[in-house]
Amino acid sequence: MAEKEEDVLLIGSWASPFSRRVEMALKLKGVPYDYSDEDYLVTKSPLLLQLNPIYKKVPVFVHKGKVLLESHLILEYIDQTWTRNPILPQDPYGKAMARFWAKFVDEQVTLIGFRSLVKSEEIDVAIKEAQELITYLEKEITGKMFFGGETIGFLDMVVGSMIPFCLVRGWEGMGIDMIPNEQFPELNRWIEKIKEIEIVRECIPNREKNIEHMMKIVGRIKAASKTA
Ligand SMILES: N[C@@H](CCC(=O)N[C@@H](CS)C(=O)NCC(=O)O)C(=O)O
Repeated sequence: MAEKEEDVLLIGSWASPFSRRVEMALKLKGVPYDYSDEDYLVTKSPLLLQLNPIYKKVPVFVHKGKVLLESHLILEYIDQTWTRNPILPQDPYGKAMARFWAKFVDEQVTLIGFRSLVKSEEIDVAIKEAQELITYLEKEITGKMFFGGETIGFLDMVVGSMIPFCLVRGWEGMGIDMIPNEQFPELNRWIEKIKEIEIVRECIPNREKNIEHMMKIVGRIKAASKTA
């Protein structure tokens, strides 16, 4: 249970990269929190619907009665509220670029590399398009230990929760080797590196269960595209 003086509740889902990254930040900062898991593909709790009536999505973060939505904003709030172990760069340019790449991953890579790819009838073309985007991340991580520099930061949490521990599981389920070592050596090195970090390891969903979950999402995207 969270200590009363922190009074933090996270409503998340074991399979959601958006809530996993929030847990990574809370663990890195050593903030105790209560957690409520949503099986959002099946149902949504009255509390989730009450606290996020606009999007009806996880994560929902509640600190001392204040409700925050949207994982990037939640991460920034956590960073500014518990200032130990900073996760965002301190300089304005570094901070802006971390936000830029985080948006790129959550919006572009997810759209082109997953939603469009699942619907595509030309899978090889779709894979190539996704890999073109991932090449930007390969360049970004080259010469750095982590996206955040010497230590894990905001962008590592966003990319880490989304690519290796979410999209890769979906690609695996579809039989696609999207980020082969020969083509993306730096990204693969970084993936191995973050897997060694305890607060990341604690937040990695079970692989088999996650592949199964991602394949349910694949099924939903395909079904929706047929009725569209
Ligand atoms: N932009 C949001 C995305 C959150 C999101 O898409 N959450 C998914 C889980 S991975 C969800 O709750 N989906 C429920 C639904 O779509 O009905 C964030 O960064 O927090």
